[in-house]
Amino acid sequence: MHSLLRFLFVVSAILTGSVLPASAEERTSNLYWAPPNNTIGGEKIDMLLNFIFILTLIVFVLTQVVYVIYLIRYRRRAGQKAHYSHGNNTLEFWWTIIPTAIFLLLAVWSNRIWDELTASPVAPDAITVDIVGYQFGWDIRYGGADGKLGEGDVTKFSVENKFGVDPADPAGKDDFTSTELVIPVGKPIHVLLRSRDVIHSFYVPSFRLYQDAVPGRTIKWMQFTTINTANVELACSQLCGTGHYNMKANIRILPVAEYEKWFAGKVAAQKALN
Ligand SMILES: [Cu+2]
Repeated sequence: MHSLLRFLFVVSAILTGSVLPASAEERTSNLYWAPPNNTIGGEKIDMLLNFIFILTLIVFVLTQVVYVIYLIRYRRRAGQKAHYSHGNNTLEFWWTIIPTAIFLLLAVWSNRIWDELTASPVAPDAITVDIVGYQFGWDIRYGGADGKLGEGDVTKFSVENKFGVDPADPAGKDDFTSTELVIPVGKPIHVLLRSRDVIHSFYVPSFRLYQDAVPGRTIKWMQFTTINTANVELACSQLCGTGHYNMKANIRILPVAEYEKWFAGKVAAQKALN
């Protein structure tokens, strides 16, 4: 009885909206309360999510309605004998074929989006940023004055060499590092994603982007273009140890001019160091 009451309480709280985060940003952008989308490709992912959400809703309502009708119509009554069913091949054929077709459609559709968003060649004007996850934080590296990153190699990671940069590569001399990801709005950003120790995950809900960082590998297919300026958080989304809950970095999406100012300041500071 107690658990039933609690269940009813939670359901009514969800329906009346009283359990939605009060301090967080109001989430009204779509059906499932995700934060507003902030990348060009994210719109396609939202379409897919909405389709799945509505489809699931329809199937849920239909099955529950049939369930309740049968509960009432075929309840136990005096003088009524139970009917023993041996199955129905026609029905079984269709309720196998239709879900299979729907799942295949979803598989092809989502694969196409994945291909479109990732495998496409890196945009020529993209800013490439090197992001390395570790227990428990993110190291971020930019190409510096020449805009080119020194070649990073996962086999060269060490305490002194956080990005595994090849010291012989001249392109790496002017690279600068950052503890926050600062990017210009509306410009394609290409991420090289790596991990120094265990599996981490780059997850930004408003970018509709989720990618594991796997030790020993350089993930080269992550590319996104933001729509609005914003301050968001990059949080690790793969349980990676005791400090996992605190593994985060700020992401600042700035107007292009402001980004260029920040970038120039970083370049100058790096030049003073060299
Ligand atoms: Cu992590």
